[in-house]
Amino acid sequence: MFKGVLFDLDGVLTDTAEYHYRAWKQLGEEIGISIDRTFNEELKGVSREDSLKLLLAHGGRTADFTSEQFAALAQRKNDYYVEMIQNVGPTDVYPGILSLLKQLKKEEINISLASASKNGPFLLEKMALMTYFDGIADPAKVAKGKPDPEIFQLAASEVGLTAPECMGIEDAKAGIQAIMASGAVPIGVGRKEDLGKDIPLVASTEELTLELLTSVWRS
Ligand code: B16
Ligand code: MG
Repeated sequence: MFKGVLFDLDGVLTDTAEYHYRAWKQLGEEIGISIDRTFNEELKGVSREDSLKLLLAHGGRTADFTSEQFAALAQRKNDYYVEMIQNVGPTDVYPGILSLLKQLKKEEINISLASASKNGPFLLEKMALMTYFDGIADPAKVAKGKPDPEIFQLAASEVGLTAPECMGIEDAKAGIQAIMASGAVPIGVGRKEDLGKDIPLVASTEELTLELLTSVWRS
């Protein structure tokens, strides 16, 4: 049986993936780069700086900004995002998540956060979920972001486990690749067109029950 579950945050615990998209879209429009939801799939799970690099490359503007301007753009996107998440609260937790966290607690299965977001702890507090988490991987301590496995390995070690002893839950292509590279067992939340058809997927977090996780682990 698995000993831990490593949770992504944006797009798994709540709908903040949408706010990341809107904040990047707003920033993009201000510098003449237009993005759509298809392109946004490439940004999901990817760190703030790496997302900005992808956005600038998408608009053919990589060489147009100094490192100071680059840092200012990343900060501006975060300012938009932070403004958007101020009113996130317990009612914004995705369906099924709270009952899954309660089931895992009851079974004494460790719960750890493997989010690339530096705003993760703030959001866990806002959604009143902090108390369920036994560990949080600090993305600032990770040299390589998703799709590298490091954040999932760190999330496992924060609760005294190795990644192969855990399951990982993700809504992003880069995140699924990271889980698989870590040796944890993945479950994707989303569509096979976005996440691939070779891994167990659920269309909605409502389907994420302890029973489902157990059957995926055993299969
Ligand atoms: P921040 P996750 C990721 O969170 C988001 O999916 C991604 O869009 C974002 O760029 C990244 O966090 C960094 O977030 O700018 O708040 O530090 O999906 O890994 O929970
Ligand atoms: Mg995510």
